[in-house]
Amino acid sequence: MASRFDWVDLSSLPSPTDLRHSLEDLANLALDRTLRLAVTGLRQGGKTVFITAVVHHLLTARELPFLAAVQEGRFLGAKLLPPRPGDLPGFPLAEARAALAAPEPCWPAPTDRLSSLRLQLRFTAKGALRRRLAEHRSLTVEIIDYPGEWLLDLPLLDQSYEAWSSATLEAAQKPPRSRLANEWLGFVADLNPAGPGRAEDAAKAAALFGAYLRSCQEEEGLSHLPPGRFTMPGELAGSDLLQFCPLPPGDAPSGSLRALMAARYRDYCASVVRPFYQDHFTRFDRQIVLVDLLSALNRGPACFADTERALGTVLQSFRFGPSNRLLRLFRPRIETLLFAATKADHVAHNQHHNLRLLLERLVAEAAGNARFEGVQPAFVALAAHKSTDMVRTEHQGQVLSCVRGLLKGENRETVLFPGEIPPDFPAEEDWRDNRFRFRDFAPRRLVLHGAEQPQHIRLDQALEALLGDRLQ
Ligand SMILES: Nc1nc2c(ncn2[C@@H]2O[C@H](COP(=O)(O)OP(=O)(O)OP(=O)(O)O)[C@@H](O)[C@H]2O)c(=O)[nH]1
Ligand SMILES: [Mg+2]
Repeated sequence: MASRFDWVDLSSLPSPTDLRHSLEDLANLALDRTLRLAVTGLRQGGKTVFITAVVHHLLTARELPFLAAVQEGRFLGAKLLPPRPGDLPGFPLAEARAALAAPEPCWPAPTDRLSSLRLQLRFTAKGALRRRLAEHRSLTVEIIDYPGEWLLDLPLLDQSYEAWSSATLEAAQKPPRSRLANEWLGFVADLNPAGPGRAEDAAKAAALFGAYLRSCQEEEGLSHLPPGRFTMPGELAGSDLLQFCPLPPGDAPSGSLRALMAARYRDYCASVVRPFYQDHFTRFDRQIVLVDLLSALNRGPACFADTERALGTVLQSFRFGPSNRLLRLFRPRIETLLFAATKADHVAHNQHHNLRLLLERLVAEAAGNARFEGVQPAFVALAAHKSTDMVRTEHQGQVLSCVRGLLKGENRETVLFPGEIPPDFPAEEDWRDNRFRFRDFAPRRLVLHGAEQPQHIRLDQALEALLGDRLQ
């Protein structure tokens, strides 16, 4: 990891404007006025909804009773800062918020590009109210949003073409992937990898490989499907950079198909993955990892194991450790880590404890690595945008904790007993009995001002864990 370390290299800055911004950034970091928050999660894990809800509630300063600065009356407000020249495009907050607040609300579409936002928070220093001082301070929180698929690319930077090929081919030969890999593997088996590298063979093999990855995602719900641009190409749709696929190990004489594929893989890593990683993933101070455990449980043991593996691999790309002002400037590390089980509103409150315990089990290795580096991770079950209520019903003399909401795709309010979450990895009979059938809900309409009911679950507790100490 050390080789990827990103020193602040002023000499490489291209323009005076960029230089001025970088110096401003450095000054803000040195004065502890900026915090870079990593919102990490696999595809459909809840990143965009989380960012939208966080920004909405901070902008309105409502429904955040567990954020100490709010509770103590020290939170003055928040403001979105405009993007500066050279910044990523702005996070589509207005669209996401309008979609949730519409008469027929809908969830945001899957993210297909990078975006960023800067939110400035104003607060009174702790103790200043007592001392009758108007000591106002500010903290700028920086967040980026991106397609979850692209996260799976980060580990490729440490993998050779040969290692990636072997791992990908091995996985493709086992269930549940094998039934989807036949056409691609059949085409590759008829090629001679040591023979001449013809562009049309590479293009056909890459297209079949891409179709295989997409069907693993759509039909099996798998996540560990690098390279991420094959399933979510963004601006690279149709690009030559995506014309490669894994091949079995063997000789790679110059000009051969194997040499061509290996060169294209290296090109992809160098010109797509490395800039994505270095420009956006090396400078975080704090991190929230959002995990959709319920979908993973729904999809069965292979998908559950795939989620565990995907998260474990991805989290190896982040650097953890206690930080201070100087380190933050020159050697940024994640000093606060929060794991969150998302969409907790899909189950009744009495299941949240188990949801949190299961999350702890799923990410045990990554959490252990962070502890080893001196960072104590925290765990929470949350819903960034609560779309159900809890109701109790009686069934055959038993009181059941149920949820009530509008099922996704079915335009009717339903009360259902969502079932129970195991506190540990499900036993074999749990999978056999098909016990997990958590349903997705359509969003409740976001009330922009003065909601009668809380519109999230523990979003404020998550914010307190991530930012609380910097709002003192
Ligand atoms: N009930 C409920 N559903 C949620 C919540 N957050 C997210 N979801 C569901 O999860 C889906 C994905 O959420 P997103 O925030 O778009 O996920 P993402 O991580 O940004 O996904 P990508 O952009 O594909 O990487 C949404 O369309 C909702 O169906 C929540 O707080 N409550
Ligand atoms: Mg998204």
